[in-house]
Amino acid sequence: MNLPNSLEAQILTLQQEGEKAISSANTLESLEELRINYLGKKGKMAGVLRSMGQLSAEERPKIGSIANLAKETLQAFIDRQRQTLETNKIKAQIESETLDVTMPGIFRPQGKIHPINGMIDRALDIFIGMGYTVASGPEIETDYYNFEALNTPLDHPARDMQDTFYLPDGNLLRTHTSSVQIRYMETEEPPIRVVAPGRVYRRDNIDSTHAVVFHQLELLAIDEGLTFGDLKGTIKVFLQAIFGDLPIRFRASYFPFTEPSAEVDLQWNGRWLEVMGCGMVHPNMLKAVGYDQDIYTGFAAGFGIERFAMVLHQLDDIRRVYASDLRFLKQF
Ligand code: 2U9
Repeated sequence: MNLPNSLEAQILTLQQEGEKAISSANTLESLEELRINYLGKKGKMAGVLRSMGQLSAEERPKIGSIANLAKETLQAFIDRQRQTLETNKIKAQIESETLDVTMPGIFRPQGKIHPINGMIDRALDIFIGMGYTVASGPEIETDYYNFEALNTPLDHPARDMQDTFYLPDGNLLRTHTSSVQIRYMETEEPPIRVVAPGRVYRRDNIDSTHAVVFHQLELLAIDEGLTFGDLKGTIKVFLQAIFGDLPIRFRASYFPFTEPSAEVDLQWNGRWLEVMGCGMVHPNMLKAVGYDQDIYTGFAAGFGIERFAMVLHQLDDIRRVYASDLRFLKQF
């Protein structure tokens, strides 16, 4: 066997095999494995060169330089492949992390205040300006707070007009926010100036002006020496702030919780339009919460938010404000 020749062949074969493997390495980790495998101290090339000890003194430098050339070539292959893989890695990273500032943004439509809430906000602003506090209470009420405490006992005819939804436990969905004022009076002492906006319920036949769920705002003032004149002045200031300086009139009416009671009409486009109810707080109401009727008097008023919104925005059907139709809502 010709040892130098066979050693030279082994070196060249190993070099070719290594070149091929290195060129097809597709990760930096596998490339490093190949380097250790071929050029490491315990690698394939070192293994082949171990038999160089058997060579003659003349042959050794010749095979030595062939081996060095093979190692340098493999190292050059490794360096080039490493460069390629590193460049590819950076390219992929740039591609995945690039922010395209010319791309159209994510469209977030801007919401608006619903016409009902807008109406409530406007009314509250005016009453807060007159020194009133805003109060709220439960929509599920007891018979006591919705009717009894408001001078409307079980056999009272006014119950017919305020039929509502009853729960199995005997509670009901409130028919007005007046129960909020009763609760407020129970915890506060006069002088009282309070407004209660909120959702109320009635058993009603739905049409363009009636809904089974609607919104009300009621106000209540209790103090020493309040008169019907104070009530008229308060309502006039409020209606003028909302509708402008239009004629208003008070028409005698009836509510169980006020005495005397009145409807308030507004002259709107040449026609008298009923817009509110009001009156002096019935003494039974003061009694129900333990206020001294000889010292205190009070006035109260209430109106339907939807009705105000319909008049102001010239709406033809109350159901539009509950329909969530963007074509309608976008107009406000
Ligand atoms: C207490 C004492 C008195 C509240 C009042 C009205 C008149 C009234 C209706 C108008 C149309 C509601 O939306 S509507 O159906 N309201 O006419 N409300 S006086 O009187 C009270 C409330 C609480 C303790």
